Amino acid sequence: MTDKIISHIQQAKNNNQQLLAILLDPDKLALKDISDRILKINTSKIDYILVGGSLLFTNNLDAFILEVKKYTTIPVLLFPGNAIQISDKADGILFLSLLSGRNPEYLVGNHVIVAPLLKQTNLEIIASSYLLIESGRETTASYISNTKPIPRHKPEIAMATALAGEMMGHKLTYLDGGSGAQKRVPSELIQLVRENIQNPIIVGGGIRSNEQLQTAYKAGATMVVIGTAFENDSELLTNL
Ligand code: 1GP
Repeated sequence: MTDKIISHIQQAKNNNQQLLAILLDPDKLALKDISDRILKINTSKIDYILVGGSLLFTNNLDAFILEVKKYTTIPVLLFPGNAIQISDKADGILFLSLLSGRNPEYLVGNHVIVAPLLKQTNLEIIASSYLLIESGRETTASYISNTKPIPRHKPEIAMATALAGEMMGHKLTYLDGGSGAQKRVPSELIQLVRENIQNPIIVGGGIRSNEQLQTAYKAGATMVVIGTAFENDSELLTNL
């Protein structure tokens, strides 16, 4: 297993570089439309392509990733909502522990199920803390995982949780409002986490404009993830 991806993200953090990732949800993007989307991604600032979702209705992960890879060399990272969202066609996997919740299946249960399968792949496995932050209304991620997000007005809880994840050996910290979040992760919360951990921070959920993107970077995100806004407007990336 290489550590190419995590080294690149850590280096970006150390050099105050900002990374941008796009989240592609196989339920929302048909195989036939992938080439068109990827052409837009290739001419933009995208550094990583994340693939996954809290709940997938389409069982075509391998085919989806192979189709993506036909048109781009941008690394593809699995962003799995559960243990069945595994594919050896990707470059790496965010091996997420849902630390904001108290559901053992999302803290370690799914990981045990999938670990022997992951060992048989060449995927770069990136241990990551995943913190859902309350974002206005209940998200699919929160409902499906049967967990409560961290209250958005309690940055100190997010900070303590992120710190615990780093102490457990996680290499990345993902602060997520959830897909289509009404309210984005608050800047004060990102800032407090940034001041207290060394890990690169990923921020996502509800980011729709360049201004919002810059706000997340300014608060301390090394990588920002955009999903829904690009699903709704394929021209979005030309304005970022
Ligand atoms: C969701 O952070 C990602 O897990 C992206 O969120 O779809 O709201 O951009 P959006």
